[in-house]
Amino acid sequence: MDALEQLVELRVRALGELANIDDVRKLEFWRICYLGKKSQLSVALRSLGELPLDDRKNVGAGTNRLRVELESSLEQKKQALHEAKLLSFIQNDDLDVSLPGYPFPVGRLHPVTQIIYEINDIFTSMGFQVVEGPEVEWDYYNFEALNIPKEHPARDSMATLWIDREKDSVQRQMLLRTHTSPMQIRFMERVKPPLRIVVPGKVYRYEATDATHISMFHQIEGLAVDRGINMADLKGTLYEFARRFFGENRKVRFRCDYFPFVEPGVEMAIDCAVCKGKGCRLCGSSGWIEILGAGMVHPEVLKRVDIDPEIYTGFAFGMGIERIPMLRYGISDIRLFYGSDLRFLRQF
Ligand code: FA5
Repeated sequence: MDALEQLVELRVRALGELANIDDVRKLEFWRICYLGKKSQLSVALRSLGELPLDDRKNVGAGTNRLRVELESSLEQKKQALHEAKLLSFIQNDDLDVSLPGYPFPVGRLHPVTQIIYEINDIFTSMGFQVVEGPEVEWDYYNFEALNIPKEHPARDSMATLWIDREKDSVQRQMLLRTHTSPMQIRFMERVKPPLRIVVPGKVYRYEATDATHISMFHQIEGLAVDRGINMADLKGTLYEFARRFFGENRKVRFRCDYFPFVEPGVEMAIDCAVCKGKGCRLCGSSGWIEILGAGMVHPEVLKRVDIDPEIYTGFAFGMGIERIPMLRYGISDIRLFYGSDLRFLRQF
């Protein structure tokens, strides 16, 4: 039998067997047998080179035609078996096509992430750039470079978790950052003014938890340094943020505050959304909730990163992010954000 006759014989055998197949498992055996790598057809295609030149063209074309025919017959059979199965389901009442489909659960961003994106949008529209920094930080960036040397009382309000306190030099001790302010130093070491950045991220404090305090929370740092920046720029920027985020009618309060890395320093508070300023558990009966600390960048901080405070001035602020949606939506306990209760999270 020459090669062409063998192909004819193979075709009759393959199509004959295919016609009798009635389930998908047998169909897969058939595919391996007639179209798989070790099938007669594949072997024939691979050994075309051994044929005399005259035969090679005819046999090659015939083999390829047969492969295409077998592949398309396989697809038709698959379709036919699928339809037959569906039909039998329907006829036996096993399938009710009028039933609704299974619900497909769709995830969403955590409310804190949504708020971070929204705050970023407001500040980027005012010309700020968004940057991020490390959560495990050197003592130098978290404290020292921000005018908080060892034994400074300001360290007491920021007790943290130390990674390796035993290190000989203070500068080489590592900790979980207590605020996003270290990025002020890191950024100004690399980039000189004019600059405007916001830095969102996680921060950690070793402190007792209550309705407005938690040991892992988020902050967003703001920093603007340029010639002639003054306190009016700071207040204008933060008023504009408050107006756009909370609406025209919410009250904003600035009061003097102390942070070693700014001079002068302020804190900004918003009237409590839960009690509308009357006083409740959330605001500690004061009617106000403090959302950020801010001030004019201290000249010593600028000098430390080789920026001349006689030429440049700047403002900085650090906002607690969780308290922002609490104020906007009247959420009475910060712990709800991290309780993983879907009934709470699905509302956002
Ligand atoms: C700071 O962390 C300063 N780095 C802020 C700053 C930046 C001042 C730049 C000046 C210039 P403070 O410790 O007050 O400051 O924290 C800032 C905000 O974080 C607070 O106003 C509050 O909204 C939030 N916050 C502080 N502690 C907690 C806590 N335990 N849980 C939730 N939010 C907190």
